[in-house]
Amino acid sequence: MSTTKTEKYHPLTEISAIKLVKKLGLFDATEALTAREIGDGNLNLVFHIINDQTNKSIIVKQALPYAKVVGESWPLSLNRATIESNALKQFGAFTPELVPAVYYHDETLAVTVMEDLSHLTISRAGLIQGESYPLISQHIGSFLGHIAFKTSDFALKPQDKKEEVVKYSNPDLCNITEDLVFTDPFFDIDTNEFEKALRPDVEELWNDGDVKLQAAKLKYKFLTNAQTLIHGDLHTGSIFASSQETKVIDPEFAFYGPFGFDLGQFVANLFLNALSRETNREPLFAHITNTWNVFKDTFTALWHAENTEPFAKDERLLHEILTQTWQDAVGYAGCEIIRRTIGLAHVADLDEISSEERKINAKRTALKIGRYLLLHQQDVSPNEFEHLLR
Ligand code: SR1
Ligand code: MG
Repeated sequence: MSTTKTEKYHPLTEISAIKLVKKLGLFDATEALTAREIGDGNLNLVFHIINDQTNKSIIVKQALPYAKVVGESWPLSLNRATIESNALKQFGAFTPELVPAVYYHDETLAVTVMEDLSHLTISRAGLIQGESYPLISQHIGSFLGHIAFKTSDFALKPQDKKEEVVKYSNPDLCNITEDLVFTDPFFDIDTNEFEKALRPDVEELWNDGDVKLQAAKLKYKFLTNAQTLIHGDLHTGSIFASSQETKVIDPEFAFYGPFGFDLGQFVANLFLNALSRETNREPLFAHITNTWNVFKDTFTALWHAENTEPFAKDERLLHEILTQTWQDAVGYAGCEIIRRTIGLAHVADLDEISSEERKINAKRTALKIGRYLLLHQQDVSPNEFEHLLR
């Protein structure tokens, strides 16, 4: 992959995106290409470029200098594109089969050119259609176990790890999470969005000092616990899947944070999908348990094979780290479930439930369970998620 700096930032158009991929030699100058802007996320432009004759295709992703979901009044650093491209490369070094290949990055244009994964489906969309992706938890557990161990102080020299912490310093995007995940949903703040019928439930949450204390403690860990390189936004919309493949995309929120954060977000989004279903919930609960089991086994195997920390010979250290990681993940799952129900960026799993009554009931249950998870981080084992819905 090559990285360059061009003259000046400007948003690409479908025409200039085609010019760029030709200039990079990714397509011949004479090829007839079609480009379509397909970005449906909250922050970026995404161009799908294809030669309809050969079917060869590519993705050009460009960060905008503001949050697309809100508009130019919410400026955002373009450096997130470089963080995303570096994180994809880093993840690709450990689990190449689980991320898209990156072909090119331009820091000034905030552009990354990468593998087109459109033969796969965004897993949130597939799960909403009733898919269950039999390998997704095996793959995500392995992805998270590898990244967590290999970018931590247990694998890197402390000096090298500190350089990585600086490289992945991502204040603007972390601030979005600090506000939208940990703070705003717990206070009466304008960015929150919820149905009128939920107001009594939401006010009960806002008045619950014990729940708010747990959210505050988890936020503080997120702010201060630089344990490992995390994806930072690992919901099911950041994962492409099929029955055989899984690919993690969009790590623009990546930074050095707590071991349990990505796990908690992934588990929460599986749970929200289960909550939205009337039948066939079992595969989602099995995925929650399996994600943790695969994470734990992967992390443990790497701990025994590659640990550079002399104290690591004491198995109790490993046990404590794993226990704390799961408990934090339960708390982070609680925050994620609450923010996706009443905060700024909702999930289609709940919002698209067609019956109004069922939607409100599901959201009410989400709030109740989110609060329960925050208050019982020490008591909820992976296979207990299933029982929370009974
Ligand atoms: C303003 S960005 C809102 C949300 O979209 C992203 O995917 C993150 O989840 C963020 O919290
Ligand atoms: Mg995203």
